[in-house]
Amino acid sequence: MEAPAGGVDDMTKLSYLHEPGVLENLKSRYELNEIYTYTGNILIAINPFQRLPHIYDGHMMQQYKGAPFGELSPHVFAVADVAYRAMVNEGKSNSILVSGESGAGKTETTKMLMRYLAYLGGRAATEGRTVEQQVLESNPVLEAFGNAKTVRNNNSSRFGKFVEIQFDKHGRISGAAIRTYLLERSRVCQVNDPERNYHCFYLLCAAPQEEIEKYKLDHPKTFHYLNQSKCFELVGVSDAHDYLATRRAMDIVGISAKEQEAIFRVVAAILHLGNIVFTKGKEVDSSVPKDEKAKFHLKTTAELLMCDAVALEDALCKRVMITPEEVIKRSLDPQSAAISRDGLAKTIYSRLFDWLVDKINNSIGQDPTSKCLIGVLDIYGFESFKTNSFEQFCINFTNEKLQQHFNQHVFKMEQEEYTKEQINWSYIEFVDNQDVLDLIEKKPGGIIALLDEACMFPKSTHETFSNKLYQTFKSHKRFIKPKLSRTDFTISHYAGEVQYQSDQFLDKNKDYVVAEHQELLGASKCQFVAGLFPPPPEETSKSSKFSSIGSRFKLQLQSLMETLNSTEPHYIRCVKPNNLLKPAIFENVNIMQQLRCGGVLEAIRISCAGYPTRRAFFEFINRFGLLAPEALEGNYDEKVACQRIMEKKGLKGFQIGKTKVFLRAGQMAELDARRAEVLNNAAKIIQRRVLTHV
Ligand code: AOV
Ligand code: MG
Repeated sequence: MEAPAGGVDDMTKLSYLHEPGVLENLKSRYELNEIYTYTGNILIAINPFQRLPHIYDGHMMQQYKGAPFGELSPHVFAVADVAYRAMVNEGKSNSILVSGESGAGKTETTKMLMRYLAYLGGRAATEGRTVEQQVLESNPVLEAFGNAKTVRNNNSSRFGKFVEIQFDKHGRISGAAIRTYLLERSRVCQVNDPERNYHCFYLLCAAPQEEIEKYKLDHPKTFHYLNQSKCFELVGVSDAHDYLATRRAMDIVGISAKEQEAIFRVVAAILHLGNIVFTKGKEVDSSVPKDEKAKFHLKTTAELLMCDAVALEDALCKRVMITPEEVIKRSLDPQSAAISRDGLAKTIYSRLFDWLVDKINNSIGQDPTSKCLIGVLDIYGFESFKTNSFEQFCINFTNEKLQQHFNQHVFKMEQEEYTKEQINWSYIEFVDNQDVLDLIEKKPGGIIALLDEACMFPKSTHETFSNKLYQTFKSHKRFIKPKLSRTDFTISHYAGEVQYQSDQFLDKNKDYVVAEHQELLGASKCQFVAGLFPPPPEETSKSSKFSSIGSRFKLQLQSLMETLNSTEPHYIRCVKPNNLLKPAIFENVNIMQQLRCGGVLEAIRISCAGYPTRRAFFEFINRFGLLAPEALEGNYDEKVACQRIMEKKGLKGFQIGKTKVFLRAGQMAELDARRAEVLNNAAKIIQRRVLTHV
């Protein structure tokens, strides 16, 4: 049998459940611009790569508000609506997890979810800025500073984000908290062609003339941090327009004009900093700014950061060595000075980004009395480039974690529940990725632990680190030593193999700020800049623990998982239909691979074979007892009563467990409809009686 023309809106309705059938269904829907399809409770979203008319407008939001799930066409709004109703009715926190590879549409989907939640939980237009407006406008601000063009996505998120929207007891938005995860720092000073640096740099270069003059800016091609790639402009994007839009969004989230001036002054300073080129100085192994141009940029950087120019030069070109006898200043050679400069740029930028997140959180405000929240997770998607470094390692680690959460929820928990309730059930196999997670994060002995170890030994190099990995994971199923390399390593991720280059792993894992840089900017005459460099906490003797980016990130992820585990999750799986980022191209093999990796096919199988709704006996009887009052006469047995209610209504295929009734897909809706009928008739009878009395 053929699937109906135009496809079915829920894959669990497909008559034949095999890969070609699933793919064909998605394809015929995509051709009609039906980008959303359900798989039971999971929403699959295929990136349209074009603005589809009306699908996110106010009228649409109105329609989805309160509509029973599954009644209207599949949509992100429907998922948000379910989460919101569940939160309001059951007083339980919910979360919506959006996943998919880079460019699949996670960030766009997240923004639609947030818009819809703001619509549901917003107040009638009041004076001034509302919490929900601030929540929405935090997006363009964070995107300007945390997104960039990559080869996979013109607006790729280079940080992870978990937005917790808090609601009061009336279901109105009362606060929000934004948590961010590991911004890609290396991009600030190293950009591969044809990618771009963070958007904010280009926005600022397209600012009104007055600002260009004030910050002594020029075309992006004149700045080393931007001209390593030949891509300066994005098709369909006006940096000048986006600059003004970002400033307006900053107004709304509560960043003052003075703060905005300081923020962009710092952004400009980073551009000038990157242009300070060094050459050999008079002494051996020393360095000085190369020429008049370099001196100009040094002077400008110092002016913009409001610090002393000589001190800046010293902080870049010299290191203080403290020996038991004396304190000496050692010079750095030009190459080391350039590394020092780039380190400073990365530190300033990441502190600036953290400042923005803190500021937004403070200005939106938290509601300490809120008991329910809806969390929306938008993390960087799985990445595999030609060269993959520590950043890709962390990004893909995150995706493994999320994949496991999905597996656990959809498969493990489901099946454990069936086993616990002792209902007949044949176990469905799924690909467990616990072994990849062990490889990465196991303590002791995982890759992160070995990396930390390597970072603590002064003599380690990336060669010794790689060798240690090769020895330790010689026979690990998920670890491969590539034949043609002596320092690369490959991990067999749930979404495919990725070959990592280990050469910068040690450096990128070390979490420290050069003391000279700290001192220089902590003393800035600009309060804002000095505020980015608060004095470091006093080292508590020698016991102070070594801190690494990898370990810290691992802890952050752990805490995220704990938060997620305390919520009722909803999943949206974004799919990227082609690598050309163009509309109307549906690449079968590519899409199949994403569905396979994401566990979508198993999820379809489990939903079809399984029992998506379940109710404790007493709950079930409370709700549906009126469908078979005779079953509840006298001293009845709950289990038998449930069975009789179901049988009376002619329902088949359900199961009665030890404490719960397990319903097949659609049966709950059927029962609800019958119940509504009964209630309706009863109401009519009462009405008639009332009328005859009059
Ligand atoms: P991502 O968040 O999943 O990638 P985005 O949400 O940034 O991907 O989507 C990439 C691009 O696809 C967007 O810039 C839009 O041009 C387009 N797009 C996505 N969803 C839609 C939609 N519903 N309607 C119209 N266009 C859409 V990454 O952040 O790289 O993993 O780290
Ligand atoms: Mg994104």
